[in-house]
Amino acid sequence: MQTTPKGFRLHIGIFGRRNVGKSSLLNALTRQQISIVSELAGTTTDPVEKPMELLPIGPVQFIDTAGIDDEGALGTLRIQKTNEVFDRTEIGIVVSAEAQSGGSYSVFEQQILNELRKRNVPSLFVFNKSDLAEPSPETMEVLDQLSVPFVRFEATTGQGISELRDALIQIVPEDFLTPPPIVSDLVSSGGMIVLVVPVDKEAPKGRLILPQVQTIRDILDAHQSCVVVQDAQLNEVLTRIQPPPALVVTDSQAFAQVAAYTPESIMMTSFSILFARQKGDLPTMIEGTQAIAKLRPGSKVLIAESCTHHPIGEDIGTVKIPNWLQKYVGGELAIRHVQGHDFPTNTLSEYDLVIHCGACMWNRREILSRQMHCRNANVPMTNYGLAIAYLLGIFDRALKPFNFVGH
Ligand SMILES: Nc1nc2c(ncn2[C@@H]2O[C@H](COP(=O)(O)OP(=O)(O)O)[C@@H](O)[C@H]2O)c(=O)[nH]1
Ligand SMILES: [Mg+2]
Repeated sequence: MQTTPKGFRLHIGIFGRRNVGKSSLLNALTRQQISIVSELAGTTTDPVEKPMELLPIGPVQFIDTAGIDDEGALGTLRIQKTNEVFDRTEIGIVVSAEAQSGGSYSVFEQQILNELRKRNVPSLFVFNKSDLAEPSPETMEVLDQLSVPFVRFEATTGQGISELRDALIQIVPEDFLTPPPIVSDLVSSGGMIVLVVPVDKEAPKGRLILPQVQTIRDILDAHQSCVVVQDAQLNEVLTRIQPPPALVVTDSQAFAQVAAYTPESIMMTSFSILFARQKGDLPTMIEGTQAIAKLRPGSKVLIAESCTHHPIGEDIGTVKIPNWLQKYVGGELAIRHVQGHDFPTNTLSEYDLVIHCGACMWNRREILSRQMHCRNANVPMTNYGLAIAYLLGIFDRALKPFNFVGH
């Protein structure tokens, strides 16, 4: 985490008047005492920077600032420092409190929002100290007019933290959510990749599916090379390629055979796991996968598929994964399937596990949001490829290309 260069971190500035709870909010988000909190106004002087991994957004850099309403000669210097922070802020959190003298929306909040808007920086307004006073309807109306989202929060107890994180994800700039390469960063330059693409009943007539095409394109963009084979040809191809390929990527359907054919010295994973990283937060999904071990007969599992295709034959989501799962737990599970944008956000807590498809047709924000909803509901979420690898006993091996140890 600490190795992520600062420039790649999303810079989140925390602004507001003195004593509204900016430092308390940072401490609540990081669950650490990063910034000194006190009832004395003006405790935070220089901006305090804190790098962290804010799941599921990824590496961020929080910047806690001194109050924008500071006074005196030193105060003026502190305000100057705070103003510089606007220039490196990519998301602005405006902390305010209704209980503050002058209410939640003064000339200072107005000024902060202005600075952020001038720079096209998305902002989130936090009504902190919501234990002391409710947000005023007037401020909410102003924020609505400015299209600035807001949340209630209680920094001292952390009450409202999921809503706060959720609101942050919603305003993360699109370009920050740009995913890593699909596969090309996993092998060193010159390394060859073998792609295993079974052509079965489910394969569309006369073409490859999008994740396969995107993977090939990613390899070409990186000036690497690949060989595309069906599972039946893998063995023969592996004996012919010298030096051996760096990585084998397979469709999850053929995971077991491919794992058996591919020597341990060659890394192996699946398209679906590549897309777990591409479309969402892989570490959280890896953690979610471990919940399979806790399933018992009767446990409730939600299987969510982005595409609304008609299942054909031995469909992966409706037939194969349920079968593998039930075999693994040794009994019937209560499995529900949903498709498309139909996701039971409000009843997620009923489930013991959510298994999502690779979501190759969706943008990253939507999967990150679903991960967020699951996290809020305290439900583990994994994806097809990770679940299959786990159920087939090849989880650690399939994650090795990403430098993760499974458990
Ligand atoms: N009641 C209540 N007090 C809070 C809350 N958040 C912060 N405080 C208190 O407000 C004071 C100022 O907090 P601090 O984080 O230092 O504010 P900053 O100056 O904006 O960084 C401290 O005494 C905190 O304990 C909250 O949600 N509720
Ligand atoms: Mg402070």
